[in-house]
Amino acid sequence: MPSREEILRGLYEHTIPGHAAQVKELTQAGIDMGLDPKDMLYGAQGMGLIPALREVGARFERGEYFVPEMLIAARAMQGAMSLLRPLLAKQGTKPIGTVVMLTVKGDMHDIGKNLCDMMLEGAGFRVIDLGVNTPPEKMIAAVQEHNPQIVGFSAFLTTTMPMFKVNIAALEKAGLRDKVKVMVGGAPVTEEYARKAGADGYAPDASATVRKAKELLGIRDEDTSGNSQALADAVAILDETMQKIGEAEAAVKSQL
Ligand code: B12
Repeated sequence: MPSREEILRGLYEHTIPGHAAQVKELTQAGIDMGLDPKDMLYGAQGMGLIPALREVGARFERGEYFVPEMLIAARAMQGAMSLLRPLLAKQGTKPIGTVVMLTVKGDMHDIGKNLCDMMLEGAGFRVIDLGVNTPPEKMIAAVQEHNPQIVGFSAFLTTTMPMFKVNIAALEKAGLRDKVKVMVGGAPVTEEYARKAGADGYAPDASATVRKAKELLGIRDEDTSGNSQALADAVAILDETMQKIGEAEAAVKSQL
């Protein structure tokens, strides 16, 4: 069994080159030996998941890392987050609301949605995630089963954005439109498009998603300390990394 220090150092050293399997194994070993999930995230003496992803970001800025390396490292961290997230959320307070999240039918992109999930959970929401390529019927069944206050639709393709309207129409047809607030988002989505599609709210990123969700439900910004803060920080850094990837890709495309 590795020591606490070995686990934290291992998380740092394996996240930087994106060794997803080792990062997940070490995270599980840390959980099994009772390490505080927050320590694995924040680390100590500069070791751990967040310090590793910061180092990856720094290498990218110095021109030592490129998009693929950054993406691989972010994926390794996401694997660790999938194990830590439930533990961090469980230690939090009772849910301030329920959100059903999904990527619309025809669309397989979920990185942005997953970041929103994590951030919402970190802020105290219960999140029911229906995954990608979700047909409206599945969304309706989930709304009937879980009674969420908010339903969030994510789309990353211009061709799947019209599914927002289709889902909203399905809610209307099922007599559920007045029972939920609809939020939409995804890289190509704009505030104006969201309004035209009939949504109640739009957010350009995960932090704004939490602010908008609270605003829609009339929840005042409460203290986000402890685990919520740890999750928020982890999500913010993943978010930042993914945005750098997007910008780098756009820059490459514009030179072609
Ligand atoms: C990763 C990626 C993929 C991965 C997806 C992996 C996954 N599990 O998600 C894979 C390889 C599978 C993929 C496939 C395809 N992709 Co793709 N993909 C991307 C890429 C590089 C990054 C997207 C991403 O994850 N960004 C990171 C996140 C963090 O983005 P973000 O916008 O900042 O997310 C925030 C907000 O959008 C918001 N948000 C997100 N969802 C929600 C929901 C709600 C309710 C709210 C409030 C907010 C919110 O919060 C997020 C977190 O802060 C983009 C390029 C780019 N630069 O965007 C192309 C891109 C989106 N893909 C594109 C295309 C064309 C495709 C394919 C059709 C390619 C092909 N020919 O096969 C397929 C489509 C498959 C399908 N049916 O969906 C195009 C879309 C073009 C268009 N105008 O429609 C893009 C823009 C690339 C390009 N420049 O051409 N893709």
